[in-house]
Amino acid sequence: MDGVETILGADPEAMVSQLLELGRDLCLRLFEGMAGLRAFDDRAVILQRQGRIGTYPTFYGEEAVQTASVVALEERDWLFPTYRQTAVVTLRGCPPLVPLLMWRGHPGGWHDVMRYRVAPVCVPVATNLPHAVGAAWGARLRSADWVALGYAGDGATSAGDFHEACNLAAVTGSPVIFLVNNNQWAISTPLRRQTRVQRLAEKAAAYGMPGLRVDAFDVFACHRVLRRAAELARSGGGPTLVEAVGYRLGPHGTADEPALYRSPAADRLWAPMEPLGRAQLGLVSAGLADAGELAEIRGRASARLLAAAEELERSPRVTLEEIADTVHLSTPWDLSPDHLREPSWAAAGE
Ligand SMILES: Cc1ncc(C[n+]2csc(CCOP(=O)(O)OP(=O)(O)O)c2C)c(N)n1
Ligand SMILES: [Mg+2]
Repeated sequence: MDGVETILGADPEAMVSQLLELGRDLCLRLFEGMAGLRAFDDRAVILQRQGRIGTYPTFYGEEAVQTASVVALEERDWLFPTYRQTAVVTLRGCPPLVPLLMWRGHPGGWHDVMRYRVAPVCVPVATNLPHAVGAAWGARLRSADWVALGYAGDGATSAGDFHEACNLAAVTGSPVIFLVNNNQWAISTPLRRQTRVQRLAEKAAAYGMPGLRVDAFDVFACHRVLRRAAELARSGGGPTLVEAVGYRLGPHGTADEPALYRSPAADRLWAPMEPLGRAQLGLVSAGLADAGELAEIRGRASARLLAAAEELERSPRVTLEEIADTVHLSTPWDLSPDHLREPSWAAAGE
């Protein structure tokens, strides 16, 4: 792909030498992170299908981008997730039960924001980006040594909040990374109907900041590029827009059926780019790991998620009172438990 940084997509000799340069410890850490996220995603989809959690936006295929975003940054750096990165907090040490509870609509699903330095999830598209800039600008004003990273999708780059965030970050020189995961789809809207700029990194020029492109299915390249952006931000160089170029390998979420609006043939073409299999191939070819130990890493991650699912099963069900109490200061009449238990349509005998 044009101008897209890759390690796993390089010729074999270049790939092996670049992986050796990264070293076994870092490579395995990245693989382990991806295994943890994949296990979360697989389990969450099962739980949703069983009716144990509500609607769920799967991130199958996005594990490389998400893992690299955590590993390339320091623990003191702040992350600003959307609905698709609800499990990145587990890579900062939060038990997977917590985001699973969130998807059940349970107040226990609020992770400790200050402890993990992961902001609350923003569902309205692009609204997390001004938050990330505000935090980063604050860091700059206080001469604090941390950077912020805000996640976005290709669709989010059309939202007003995206433009305002990019502009403010650039003019204030804020230490922030805009990580745009270009999976080429915003629910059923393809990239070509989203924008006339097909290389989203080019949008960075309009704000006066660097724009980098990287292979979204290559955890090693993502790590290298994000590390570069973080170093620039930390050393006073201001914001960077990183476009991770990929494809949404799964549906938008558990309530979506992509076959209704996109070609299954295109899906089949992209399927081999699945980032864990690709990383495994690279690591084994470079002699940095053998298939057995990578399978063990994945097995441990699955077992951890199975245990989390069992814990979820034992967790008390959320009550109507808890739902209303944690959203509103005082409960509106139409959310009062009495009203919800005895809806007017039932009383009217409809
Ligand atoms: C302000 C706003 N408008 C509409 C929606 C409904 N919505 C949820 S996800 C989504 C598509 C976002 O696509 P993209 O930014 O490419 O991210 P992706 O879902 O592909 O990760 C839309 C329109 C929303 N959540 N917020
Ligand atoms: Mg998208």
